[in-house]
Amino acid sequence: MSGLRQFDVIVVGAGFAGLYMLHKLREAGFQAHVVEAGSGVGGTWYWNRYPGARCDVPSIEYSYSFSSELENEWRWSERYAAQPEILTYLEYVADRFDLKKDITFDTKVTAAVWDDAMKLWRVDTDQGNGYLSQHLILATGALSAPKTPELPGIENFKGAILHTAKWDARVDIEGKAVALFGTGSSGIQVTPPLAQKASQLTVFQRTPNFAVPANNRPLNEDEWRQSRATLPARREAARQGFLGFFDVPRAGAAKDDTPDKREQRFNEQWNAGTAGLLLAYEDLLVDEESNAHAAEFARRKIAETIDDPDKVRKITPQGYPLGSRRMCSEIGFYETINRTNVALVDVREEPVTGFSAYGIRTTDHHYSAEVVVFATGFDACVGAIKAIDIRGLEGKSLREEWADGPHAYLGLAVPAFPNLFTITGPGSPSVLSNVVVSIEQHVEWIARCLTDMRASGKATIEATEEAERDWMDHVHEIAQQTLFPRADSWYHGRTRDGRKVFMPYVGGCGPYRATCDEIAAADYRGFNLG
Ligand code: NA7
Repeated sequence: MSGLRQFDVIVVGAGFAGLYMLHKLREAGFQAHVVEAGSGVGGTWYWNRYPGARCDVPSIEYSYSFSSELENEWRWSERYAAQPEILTYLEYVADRFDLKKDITFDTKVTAAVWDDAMKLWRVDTDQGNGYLSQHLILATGALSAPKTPELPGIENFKGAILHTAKWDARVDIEGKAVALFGTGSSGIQVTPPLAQKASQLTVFQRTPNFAVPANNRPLNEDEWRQSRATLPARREAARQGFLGFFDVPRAGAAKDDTPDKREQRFNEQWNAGTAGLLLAYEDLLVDEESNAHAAEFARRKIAETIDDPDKVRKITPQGYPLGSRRMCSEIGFYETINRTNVALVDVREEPVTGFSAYGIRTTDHHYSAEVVVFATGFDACVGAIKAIDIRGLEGKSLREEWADGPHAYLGLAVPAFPNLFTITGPGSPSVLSNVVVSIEQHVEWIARCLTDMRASGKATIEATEEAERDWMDHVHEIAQQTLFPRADSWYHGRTRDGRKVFMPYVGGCGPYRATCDEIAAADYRGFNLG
């Protein structure tokens, strides 16, 4: 195996997770190296450069907490930073901690094979260079493998095709007829800037989502100073809280409040941003009746912004509980849908039947389009991991292992795949939380684990099947106690025969953290160390 560079740890991905993992491992004295497909750091924030892209958790919360020096040096300009500012922040972090010298860019990891004789991972890349390493950490992101639907006759289309997650800013939209597919978080963010430039925008919607006003604004000095003063306590509250946010749900049941009080409470929370409405009462994600009150409130708010009754009918979410699909954050989305140069097509009512050279045919109409934009999301939670051909003990394939839905002990490790860790993997709070909080927790847990292993002279760690089974049973059981299973959403994976498998852990960030810490303290219960 000459020619392969050898490290203690290879980390895949240089986004929020990979950067902090590298920093933490170096601090602990490990020889670590990061392999990144992009030409720069940033992960999701490197690739998702579509106009309107910004975080939907307030920036003060959606940022690292591990270094108070970093916190003091960085000043966010807006409540919800836009993609360029977040990317600049991650660039700053990479430079400040001198991380780039240990990152190989423009290189995609294609395969990783566990060599059980050598107790090492062999990692292959699309550039022909490979690595040997004792540990392999996948910091590949839960929303990083873009999906494009297979639409009939798309090969006939002669215009430009874009995906929000692989944006090409060279494509000129000014004055063009644009078609947008998808109304998830990305579609909702990209709609207003597209409509401002395009002569005509046609939005092809499959499932309407609940979107709440971001209420974005510049962060003024007072607000900034105030937030700094309370930062350490609020950071701690986020770590111990349910969703990893500074704010926590209000105690009590929505259904038990009087209609007036409920209306007042919903109104207060409506303006608080993405998760705000969900935090109005603590039972909204578990009680159908309480949830129905919140959903009805949100539907009324949506209807207030749009004049055309047909658009209101199409865009109003029905048939699933509020919050059981990812809540979206909007800045002028509904107002934009209201514009006369914006058409809304419900592809369930009016399916796409084909493409012409410059247009899209549905069962009812032909819509002109010179540019098609796909905001059609990601192979969530597992896509980027399954894109790598990962082979564990006895050549077991992780892709095959996960063909009936992903499983992992604590969302961190999979039996038969020794010394492999997934940051914010399936079975951890990941996409149901402020992901930066979840990333920091996983990174710190993994760093502690490798440090403990080194101290006790252990070379390998592998999750046991029993521990993984018990954990996944718990993940699924607790999800059943909520309203999440009532919706079709990307929170679910699918088995080969089409059954839904809920992927994230809904038990809350704080309890999850306590469980992980307790397992580590109990000599890594549920893991075999060798
Ligand atoms: P999402 O939330 O997965 O949204 C993808 C959207 O694309 C969603 O509305 C889909 O409808 C829609 N879609 C998919 N295929 C089609 C077709 N064939 N026709 C019309 N519409 C289609 O991805 P996003 O990028 O918006 O957001 C993902 C996360 O990234 C988000 O939470 C942020 O945190 C960042 P569906 O709902 O499947 O019916």
